[in-house]
Amino acid sequence: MNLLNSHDLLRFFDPVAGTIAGVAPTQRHLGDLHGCFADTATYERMLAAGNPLVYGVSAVEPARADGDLHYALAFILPGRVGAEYFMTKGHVHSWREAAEVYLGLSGEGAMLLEDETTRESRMLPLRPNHAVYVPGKIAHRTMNTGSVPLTYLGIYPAQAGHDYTSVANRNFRCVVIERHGQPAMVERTLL
Ligand code: M6P
Ligand code: ZN
Repeated sequence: MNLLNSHDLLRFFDPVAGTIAGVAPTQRHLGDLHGCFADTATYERMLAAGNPLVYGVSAVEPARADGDLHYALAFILPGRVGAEYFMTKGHVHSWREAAEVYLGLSGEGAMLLEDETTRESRMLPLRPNHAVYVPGKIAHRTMNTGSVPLTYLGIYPAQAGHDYTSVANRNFRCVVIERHGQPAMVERTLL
């Protein structure tokens, strides 16, 4: 393949919709987020009433050679399960050393970072003009804390991979809830 003729050299994205031309988003509905929300009673009630779309991810992952990068544009719709904002499943990279950069494009959100070993947690804002660096070995999850879709771009090593299982087994220690109209990070067990 002639590298300079690859169609992956240039892509066109919509920063407000959070989609990339020619890439079908992977859609995640509420039913795909089993175990993520601490308020399981409200989760089950909302699920029984319907299975709304929560977020979509358009990934550009053309190759897997050493040194390659992948990127994914995501949108998270506004909404809450009880006090907890709509969020992504969250993952840690299968290749634990892989870091990632998130760029906020539209809307208002937050990222929850958790050290796999110490379980230390941080909540950081994600919105336009904000770049969040996710170091290796750090589980990460994103939530929409606003009233319009949150969109953001994540850029990561091609070898990173997504490990959802260890996050699902252990869960994030904290959740992000709306408290007095503001996002707040609280211990899952205290909700
Ligand atoms: C970002 C990137 C993607 C990721 C997506 C949604 O765009 O980190 O790799 O897939 O967010 O997060 P999750 O995979 O946890 O659902
Ligand atoms: Zn990641």
